[in-house]
Amino acid sequence: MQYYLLYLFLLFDEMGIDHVMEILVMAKKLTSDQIEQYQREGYLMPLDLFTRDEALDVRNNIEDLEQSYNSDTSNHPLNQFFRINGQVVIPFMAEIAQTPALLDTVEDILGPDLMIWSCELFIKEASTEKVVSWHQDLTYWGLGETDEEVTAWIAFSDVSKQAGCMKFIPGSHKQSIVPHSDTFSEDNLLSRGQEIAVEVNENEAVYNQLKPGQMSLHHGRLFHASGPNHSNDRRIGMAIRYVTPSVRQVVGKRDFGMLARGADREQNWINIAQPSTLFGANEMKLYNEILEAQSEALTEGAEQKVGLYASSNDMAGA
Ligand SMILES: O=C(O)CCC(=O)C(=O)O
Repeated sequence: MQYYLLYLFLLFDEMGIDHVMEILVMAKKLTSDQIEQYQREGYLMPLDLFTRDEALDVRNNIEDLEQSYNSDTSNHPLNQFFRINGQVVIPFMAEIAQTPALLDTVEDILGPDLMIWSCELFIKEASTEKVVSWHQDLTYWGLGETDEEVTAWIAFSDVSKQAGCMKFIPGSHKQSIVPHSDTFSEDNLLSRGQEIAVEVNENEAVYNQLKPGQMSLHHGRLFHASGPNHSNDRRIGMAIRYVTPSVRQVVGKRDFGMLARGADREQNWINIAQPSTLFGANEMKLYNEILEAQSEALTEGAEQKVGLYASSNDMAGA
C-alpha cells in the first residue's frame, strides 16, 4: 500500500494531476480526446475493430447465408432479417454485436449498461444506384430524442467514397429532431425513403471511409446519408444500435432489447436472449412479435404502406 501511494505521488509529481487522473479513470478503449470529439462532432471514425481476415470471415458468413437461404421456407425475404433485428434470428449477427472490444468502445460513450436494440446489414451491390438520404436515425424509432443511443457501423468490405460510404454533418446531433418527409424512392435503402426536409449543406459533409474490419460510431440525431456504390465490389456494412436501459419506447406500447453488458435495472425493455439456432422456431416467433410491436413506431404517420423490407423489391442493390 505504501509503495502504491509513493508511486502515485511520484506520478502526480512527474506528469501533473490532470493527466494522472485521466489515466486512473481511463476509459476502456477511447481516449478522452476521442470521447470529447464524439460529444462535439456526433461521430468517431475510423476505429480498428477486426483484422482483415476476421472481417473476411464475417463477409463469408453473410455470403454463405445469401447462397443457402431458401425464402420458400419462411414468409420473409432474407433482406428483411438483414435490415431489421437480424440479432434475433441470426446467431453470428448477435455475436458480432457482443464482441468485447466493441462493447468496451460503446461503454466509453454510453456507460456500463448496454442493450442491443437492432442489428442491420446495409449492402449495396457493385455499380448500383442505391443511396441513403439525409436523415436522423431517431426520427422514426419511437425512442424520443435521447443521447443514450449510439450506432456502431462496421465495414466488411472496402467502404470508400466511391463505394458509397456514409457521410456526416459534424455537430448536427446538437439539434433536435428536424422535420423529415417520406419519399418512398425506389433507390433509397431506408424503409420509407425518409429525408430531412430542411437544407443540408453538403459542403460540410465528412466522408466515413472505412477499411474492412474498421468501424465508426454515430449519434442518433446526427445528420447522415450515403451515396451510390460506383465501385466494382459490393459495399457491406453492419449497423448495431445500442441503447442504455433507461431509454424507452414512447410511441409503441412495448419494445425489446438484448442485454449486452451490465444490468437492466429500469426494465423499460422486454429482455430477449441471444438466438441459439439460425432461424429457429422460437427465434422466428419472437422475430414476428418484435416486428409487429416495432412497426407501430416505425410506420407512424406514413401516408403510404411501409413494408419494413418485406417485399423482395426492397432487396439492397436489386
Ligand atoms: O449504410 C448506410 O449507407 C447508411 C446507414 C445508416 O444510415 C445508419 O447506420 O444509420
